[in-house]
Amino acid sequence: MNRPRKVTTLGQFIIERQRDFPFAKGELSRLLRDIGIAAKIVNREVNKAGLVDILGSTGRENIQGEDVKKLDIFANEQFIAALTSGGECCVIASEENEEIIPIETEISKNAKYVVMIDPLDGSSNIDVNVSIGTIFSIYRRKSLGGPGTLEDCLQAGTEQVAAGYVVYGSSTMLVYTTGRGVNGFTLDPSIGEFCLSHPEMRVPETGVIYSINEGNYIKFPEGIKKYIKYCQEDDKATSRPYSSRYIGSMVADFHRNLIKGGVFIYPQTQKSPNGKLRLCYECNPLAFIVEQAGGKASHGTGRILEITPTDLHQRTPIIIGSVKMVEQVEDFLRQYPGN
Ligand code: AHM
Ligand code: MG
Repeated sequence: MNRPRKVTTLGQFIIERQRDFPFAKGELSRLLRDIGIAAKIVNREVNKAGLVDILGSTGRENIQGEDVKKLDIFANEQFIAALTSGGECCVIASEENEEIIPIETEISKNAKYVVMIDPLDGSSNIDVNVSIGTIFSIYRRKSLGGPGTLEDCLQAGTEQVAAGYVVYGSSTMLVYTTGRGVNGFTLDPSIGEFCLSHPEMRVPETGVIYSINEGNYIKFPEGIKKYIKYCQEDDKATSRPYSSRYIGSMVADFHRNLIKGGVFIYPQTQKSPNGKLRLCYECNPLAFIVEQAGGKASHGTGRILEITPTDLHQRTPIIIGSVKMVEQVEDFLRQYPGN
């Protein structure tokens, strides 16, 4: 008789990993668990999104007489509620909120952690049933007690203690790191648990996928234009032409490239000299993950993780994925420096 395979849930895995840190008191574990629970609630709503047209669209009442919230607002509220009531987080910064959200509750006044989050990334895909994601980053606080401060949030990516993302795709996955490798969990809807499905994830050194919004081609820096042309050339030895794959949800594009190998690029353009994507809650968490998986994340001339943020919502150009491909893009930028 075949023995049933042992399933490791996210909750079990977090507790097992806590033993690697002998002085850990379990706060980070609880924080990660809270994020996992909020992600399941968001997943449930994302799965129902197509029904919104039947139940009543945003801004109107549904048949139960409740207001139907836009999914990104719903996700933001869920994560904020989970982090506020969990008691481990002293301040939250979210893409959806202009200012930081200091947590003023009694249970949080000695909380150690800071969470930066993009609750639902891929806004253009939310209403059209295409993969979207949540991205988060966790830091240790700098301030001493009480609600957290802006300074707690403006730390370089190298200071992250954990980071992760959830991709709401053909199945839902949560991938995270605490600086000791990267592990991926797939949500099994029949038991309502994230189960370890991708242990010790490693990004291939190189790949044959490039992901960039080529519609912006004429506005790209010279080095990026030249790199795109390089990707399209015919060359058997390097398996070119490469495949172009661009979903328009960074998490989904990143996740595919993490598994298959590839490079994702969102460069500066003439219109957006700092690129589009946000450093603190989009680029830094994915940069931490990719490095932990053996890949690389660059802003063109240096490491994403070494940028010191001065603004909560600041943007950065990003080149992220397989180490050899990222380095090659950097070479092109050096070789063709024009804007
Ligand atoms: P958002 O935070 O409004 O969702 O924007 C971020 C998204 C990323 O997920 C994606 O990579 C990028 O914007 C796509 O932008 P574009 O449509 O300019 O290619
Ligand atoms: Mg976003």
